[in-house]
Amino acid sequence: MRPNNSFKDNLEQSKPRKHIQVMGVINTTPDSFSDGGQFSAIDNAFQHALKLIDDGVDILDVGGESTRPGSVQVGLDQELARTVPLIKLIREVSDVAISIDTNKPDVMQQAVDAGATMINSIWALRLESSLELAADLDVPVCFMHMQGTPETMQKNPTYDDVVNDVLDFLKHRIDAAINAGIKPYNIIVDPGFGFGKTLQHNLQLLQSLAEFKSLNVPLLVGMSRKGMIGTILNKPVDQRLHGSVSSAVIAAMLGADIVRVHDVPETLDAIAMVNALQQFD
Ligand code: PT1
Repeated sequence: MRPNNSFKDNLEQSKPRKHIQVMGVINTTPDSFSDGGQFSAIDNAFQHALKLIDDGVDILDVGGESTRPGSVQVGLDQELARTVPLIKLIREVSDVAISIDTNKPDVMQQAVDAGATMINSIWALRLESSLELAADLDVPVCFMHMQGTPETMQKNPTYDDVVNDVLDFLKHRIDAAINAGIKPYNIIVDPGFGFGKTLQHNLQLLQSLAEFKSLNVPLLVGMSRKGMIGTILNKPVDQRLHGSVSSAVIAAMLGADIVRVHDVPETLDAIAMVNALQQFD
């Protein structure tokens, strides 16, 4: 018997619509479940990646250095060891888009050589020579706003006007990117929720998210499990699922093109609702 696919058929017949992408975070840092060794950390990360691919994730974000508030930087060798073999393993089994979350040009280069298809830079490629390298690698790059460094950024963040200041910063980075030869269609921007921002700053940015569409490049937003959600809900990081999914939906409704999340199947369902709604644009 022919399965009743009428809802699916209706969707497939409708005009092409914007598809908001879900980027799933792959943690590569050894955690309490592994024995602390590099091999088991990579294996855990690989199993997690396979699960997210099966869930239908659009992009995997692989990073070898924590950028949470208070975190310190790791060395080049360690960052390479945590990311490059993992990207190779994923690329052997899947053509999923892979983003490399790094600040280091050597990691960008080796990650792209291993099969990464995008660079995610919380430093907006401000490190020496990384703009030129990214132009050379010719892959999409996300330029994120951050005030300060991950180690100290939450000490006393201050702005004249957070929305204008972040917009201005991103405009300047777009100009610098184009001057360095990065193709306009390879540029993505991100206001950087939680990176040198108080709860009030984060909420002002979220309220004004639609203004970032004036930059005319895709917009990436990451609020998943962050302190801003914890403060609003007064809940620890393992109880922020609903706050995180809600935040992703709010961002998508306000114009985000990519949402960076931990809870992939839940967010895919939520974003599918937004995608369906936008066919009536
Ligand atoms: C992000 C992001 C990222 N966030 C992009 N890359 C992290 N493009 C790592 C907290 O307040 O938003 N965009 N890469 C994770 N960083 C944080 C920052 C994690 C703040 C937690 C907090 O809790």
